[in-house]
Amino acid sequence: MNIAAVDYDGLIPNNVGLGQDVRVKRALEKWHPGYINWWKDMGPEGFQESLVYLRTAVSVDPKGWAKFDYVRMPEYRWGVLLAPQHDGRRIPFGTHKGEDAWQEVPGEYRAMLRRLVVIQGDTEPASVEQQRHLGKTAPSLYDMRNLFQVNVEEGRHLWAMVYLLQKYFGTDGREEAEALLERRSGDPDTPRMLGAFNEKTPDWLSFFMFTYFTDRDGKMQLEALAQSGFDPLSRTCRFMLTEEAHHMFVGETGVTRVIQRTCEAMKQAGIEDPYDIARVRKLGVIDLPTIQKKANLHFSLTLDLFGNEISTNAANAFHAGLKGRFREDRLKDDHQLESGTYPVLRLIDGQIKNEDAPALSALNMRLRDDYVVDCNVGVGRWNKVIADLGIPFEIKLPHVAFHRHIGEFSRTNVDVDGNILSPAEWTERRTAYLPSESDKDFIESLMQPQFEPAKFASWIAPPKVGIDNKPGDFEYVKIADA
Ligand code: BYC
Repeated sequence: MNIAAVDYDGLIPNNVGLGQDVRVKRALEKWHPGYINWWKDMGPEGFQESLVYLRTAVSVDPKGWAKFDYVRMPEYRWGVLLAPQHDGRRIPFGTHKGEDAWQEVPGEYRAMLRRLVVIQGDTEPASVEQQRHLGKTAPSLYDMRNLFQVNVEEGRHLWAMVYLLQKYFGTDGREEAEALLERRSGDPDTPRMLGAFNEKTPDWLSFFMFTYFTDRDGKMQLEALAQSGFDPLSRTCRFMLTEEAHHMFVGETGVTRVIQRTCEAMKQAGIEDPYDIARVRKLGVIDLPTIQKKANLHFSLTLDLFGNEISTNAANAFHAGLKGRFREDRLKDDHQLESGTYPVLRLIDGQIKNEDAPALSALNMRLRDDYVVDCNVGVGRWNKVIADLGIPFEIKLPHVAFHRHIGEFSRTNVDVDGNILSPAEWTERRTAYLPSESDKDFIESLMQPQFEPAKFASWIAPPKVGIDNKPGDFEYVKIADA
């Protein structure tokens, strides 16, 4: 079988030989109608009949894996795609390091592995649910198309995890696959599993921040799972990472374009003080301090997704060879970590201090540290746009202890610089750090749809280049066909 080519003949495009795997094919075909019902109920609201210029994976060859065409979203070909198998691959870390990678689920780790797959799977439909109302207020057809691209690919990532569940986890896997369609983001009775995926994505600035910060957690977690000794999971995540890159591009360039428009409008109006918020807002753009507050919110919510700083779950998953570190294959150590230590930021006697912890227990912390480094790269690019336009302002990531709900700092109040606050101080200053109701109302007031090709809402600059090199007036979504 040529793994790079995708079989498009059946209901479910795939490069895993589904045609010859009758049991799994039937199971997935049975799951399919429930998925389509979920997509129609919980996927993008409206626009389901519109023609959207989407990319679809047609190969897993990194040099040319996607084709672009107009598609109605419910007819998108969601498929099961794994990156090519590496002959002779060995388990790269943990107590089984050096043994042949598993092609079947190792019995002793079945429950742990299933939990990792289910948590990963749960985030994918959750994000689609969070973003389902945004189409109506898209600032351009270009942005609307990017939203829908992200949505259909998150849907595909759900398929990726459901394939693993159906193929490798028998009856339990089938039940988990059903449950993935039953939980709902933000539902008080059946919420999604992780906190940040139950928050609202109420406006487009939130969407860009989410795809910048939260999809980047996706990248880190997928990188860690791509190292897995369970080879089908590794191969699945490797291909998902190819798609994930575009999601973070949408986030990074989205925020860049918002910042650029604000700074350009300020310059044009002769406003030099970025804190002259009322005047800036009158220009129909989002002031930089409010953009900073949104970054504070989404960064801190996303840090919670790394779990507790000290985690036995993380230690067990590494020891077992199931979940590695960020780019484990590029690290130079024994890949077993039985004796090393890692500095963990903790709350000790009312102060935030580093304390060495066993490296195995500190793996969530370490992944989070790698994440913060990765986040800062794009923030640097945002600041360059601001500096180039001559505005005295810098976006800064808040301290990692700020506004936390999981882990070491969840029971204390900390400001963006890492100073501990009393509950009263926190209540008083909260809206200096996080969007207030009036900030939210202002942003909402700007969320007016702009559905004419080549036009953009007042608060966002056009992109530098089109998707698939299309010209500026390209009709990325044909709404009229709805
Ligand atoms: N919310 O030992 P701990 C993405 C629970 S994003 C609620 O520290 P662990 C995407 C935890 O479950 C990437 N509960 O946990 C992005 C545990 O409960 P149990 C998604 C939480 O396992 C954008 C208990 O607290 N993928 O792909 O070390 C759009 C003890 O915690 C939370 C993954 O996350 C929370 N935030 O770390 C679309 C990878 N945090 O079991 C998609 C798979 C912790 O004791 N998941 N808890 O009842 C994992 O690797 C880990 O499970 C976690 C948590 C990193 C999530």
